[in-house]
Amino acid sequence: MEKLLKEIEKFKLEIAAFNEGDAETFRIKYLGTKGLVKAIMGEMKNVAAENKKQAGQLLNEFKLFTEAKYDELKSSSNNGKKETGSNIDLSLPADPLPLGSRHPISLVKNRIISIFQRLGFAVAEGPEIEDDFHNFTALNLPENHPARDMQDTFYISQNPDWLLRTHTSSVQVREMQKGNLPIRIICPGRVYRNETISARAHCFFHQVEGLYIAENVSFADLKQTLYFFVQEMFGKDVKVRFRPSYFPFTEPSAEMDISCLICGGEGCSVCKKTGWVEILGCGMVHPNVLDNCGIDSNKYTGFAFGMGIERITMLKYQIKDLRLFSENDVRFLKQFTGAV
Ligand code: 2U9
Repeated sequence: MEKLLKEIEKFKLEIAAFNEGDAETFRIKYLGTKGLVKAIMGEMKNVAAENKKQAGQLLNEFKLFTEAKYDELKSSSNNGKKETGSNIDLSLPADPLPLGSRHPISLVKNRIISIFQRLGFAVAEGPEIEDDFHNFTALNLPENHPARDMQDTFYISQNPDWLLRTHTSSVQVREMQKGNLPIRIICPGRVYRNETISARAHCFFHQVEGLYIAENVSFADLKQTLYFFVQEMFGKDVKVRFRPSYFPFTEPSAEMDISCLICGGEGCSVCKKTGWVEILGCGMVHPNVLDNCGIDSNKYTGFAFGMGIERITMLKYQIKDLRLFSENDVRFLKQFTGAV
């Protein structure tokens, strides 16, 4: 009887501390047909007759103790069939999802936007499908004007008046028509031209155009605004120059060059040995454009500018082929991680 008592105490401790496996392992070891509880029950035959009653109670209690431990293991490890909750540990950190990166055109676009926002320019957007008036006529390109040939246009077959905008100037026209002056906006967006795709041309690309209309806006304001932009975008050491040019919507018109970022002005293949690279076109808004959009050209003046984002991006990152921007090759795209 004494031996039995000792053994039961020892096994109770062992069972309470059980951590060698799941509930099933426990069941086989202690409660199975060849398990410990059965074996110890067999000891009954060695107990003296006068102790049998007490030993029976002891063994029964031991059996209940072991079964309780089994139930506990079953519910905590969910081995039991009646448990329906899952095994998932919700406190574990999640597997990291592979993250993409911003497209270089978006990075450069956002950088351009933030530079002009610091000068008080607001962002304006408009439709990519435009009508002839907003894309051409309002911008001083009346029907049959030869300047319309400068831009090969995609027309919408259902309606000859509809087209894919060839520049974001149509957005500026819409803002001018609203008549809330002064206007100080930049218009980023995708534009379309019927060009044969090559390393230097594509049938769509992205622009940022700017427009500032108020009383007494001068060409000096235009120059200083664009000079600030270049310094912020390309650094303080970059030189700029303006060359006279022609656009139907601006008069006078100019193109702006910056000193070559690759050779610093010495002359290389990027600047075609000139030391300068063109980055944008600009000018004073043509009085006809103001009038076409319902703004009094005797009272107000304004400047406008336009640049291709692809062109700026190619210069900034020394990208030689425009097609890389639209092929979505991750080997190209994953190289552009942080901000510009
Ligand atoms: C309004 C009036 C005038 C926007 C301007 C340019 C000059 C220009 C080109 C740069 C490269 C287009 O992307 S590009 O091919 N743009 O040279 N754009 S002035 O003039 C405007 C715009 C809107 C109402």
